[in-house]
Amino acid sequence: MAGTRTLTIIKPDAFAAGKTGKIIAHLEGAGFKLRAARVLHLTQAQAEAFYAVHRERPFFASLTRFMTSGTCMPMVLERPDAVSTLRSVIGATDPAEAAAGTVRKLYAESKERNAIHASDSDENADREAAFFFAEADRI
Ligand code: FUP
Repeated sequence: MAGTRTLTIIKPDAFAAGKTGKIIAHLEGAGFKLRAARVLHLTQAQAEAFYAVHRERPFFASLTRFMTSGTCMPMVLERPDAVSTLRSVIGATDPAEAAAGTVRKLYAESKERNAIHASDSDENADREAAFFFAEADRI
């Protein structure tokens, strides 16, 4: 059965633009409950560790520079079928390709400055939640 938790990050572009409240309201409107949240500024080492899977990709340096450029907000979200539901709620990586009404279509600036992250599997949701939150904050 698909899991009930996923990890999201409101990225520095959306946080700096004051879109945090609107995005959280959008996620709650899609049935997600907030289970954990932090407000933080990633270090270069943290951003590189979080996106380690993309280390060999041409956009890695630019992506980690962007993710360390300002405050972001990781959150653990809960609802049935959390991972696939959140992926459809946020939309395609590139807002130009994202469906109408998705978070990225509404709030993202570009494929890189795309407002929000969402885990892409239950395994990665567990790993990414553990990256930002202590076990006691995830239960
Ligand atoms: P997504 O799962 O939609 O967040 O997208 P990916 O895991 O493929 O990529 C992770 C992040 O890398 C994206 F959110 C934005 C960035 N990225 C780029 O900047 N350029 C690309 O061509 C692809 C991804």
